[in-house]
Amino acid sequence: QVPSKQSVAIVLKSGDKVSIKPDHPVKSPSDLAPGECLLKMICTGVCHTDLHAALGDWPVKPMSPLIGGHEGVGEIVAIGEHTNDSPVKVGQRVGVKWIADSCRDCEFCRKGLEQNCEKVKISGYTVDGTFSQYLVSYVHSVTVIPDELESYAAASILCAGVTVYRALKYSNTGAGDWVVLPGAGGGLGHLAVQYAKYMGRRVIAIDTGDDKHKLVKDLGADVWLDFKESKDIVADIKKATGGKGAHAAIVTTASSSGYTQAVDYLREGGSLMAVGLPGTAKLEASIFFTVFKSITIQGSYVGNRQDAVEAIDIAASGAVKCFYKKSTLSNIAQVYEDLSAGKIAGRIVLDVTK
Ligand code: 8ID
Ligand code: ZN
Repeated sequence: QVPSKQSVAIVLKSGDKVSIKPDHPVKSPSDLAPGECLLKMICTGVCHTDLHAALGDWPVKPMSPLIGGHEGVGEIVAIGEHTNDSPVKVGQRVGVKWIADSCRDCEFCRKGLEQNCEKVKISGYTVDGTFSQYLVSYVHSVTVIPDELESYAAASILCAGVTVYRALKYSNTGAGDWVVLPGAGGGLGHLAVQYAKYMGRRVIAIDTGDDKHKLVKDLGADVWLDFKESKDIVADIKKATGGKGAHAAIVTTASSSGYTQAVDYLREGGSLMAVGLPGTAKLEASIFFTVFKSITIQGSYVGNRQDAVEAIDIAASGAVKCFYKKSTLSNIAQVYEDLSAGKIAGRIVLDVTK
């Protein structure tokens, strides 16, 4: 019952417009290697990373042609012959994340840094991604989606959710601490607001426009700052935090402007968690005050399998909800345009069957 052809969204070479290819081959179940599984995809979120990949604007280049997408949900329809110890079975609903597969045996995997695996496979970057109707994935790396969590609500937890959940987890903050979220109205940011509130943090959300303002306030942000209207972000944050500054900043802007001044508005001992990924910008911070204020600057890159399970469990409990609008795979070019223009509050999740 697995067809031989499928529709995929493809970028033929970096910078080209994304287009739909209706006759892309589907790997036959009998050709699956041990450890591989074939998923019939249901839906996929669109992350700003997919736009970076389509444009090829990062120093590490994606495959070409490129089938992007890395936060999708599908049903397992086949598992490669001679697969040993599969933790999943045919018929289960699972999620595909940025880390499509890791070796689980190299130094970095052993340290829990599967993201940095020496043999890492990256969805929609070095292997085909979720902008497809059938996808080869890996039994040891897919994330099981609990029954309570519907597929559209789960999709963006697999990248946006996992990423901000892990960044918060390692931000060295506690309950009641102030966390600043530049990019709070975007895909990652609006989930960061919710994970932060769930963890008992107080949130200063920074973004722009009425839609994003309303969204983050509805999600529980304590303070809103519009970066296009504020005359002095540092002063505004100091004021909101009793003069002392924030305990952490989790920067999820796709442009470097969201990083500016973070060291200035953090209090002593604070953490700057770098998450947003402009391709070429340098991080500008005062060396003197980074030292003098005992500031930690830390890169935070998606998450490992355990982070994914934790982030999904919290979403399944109902504590964190992706705010998404539905669209279709065939509409993906428009979604990229809107993402690029900063028009999307929350996420767009695509029905891959249309
Ligand atoms: O593992 C990682 N570190 C990881 C994982 C997933 C995504 C990193 N990312 C990266 C993406 O590649 C992208 O560079 O995080 C960035 C944000 O991804 P996203 O949340 O999917 O993008 P979005 O929905 O467009 O949200 C970005 C928000 O930033 C706001 C925009 O208005 C938008 O709402 N923003 C910008 I651009 N400049 C800002 C500023 N100076 C700003 N908000 C506050 N201050
Ligand atoms: Zn992503």
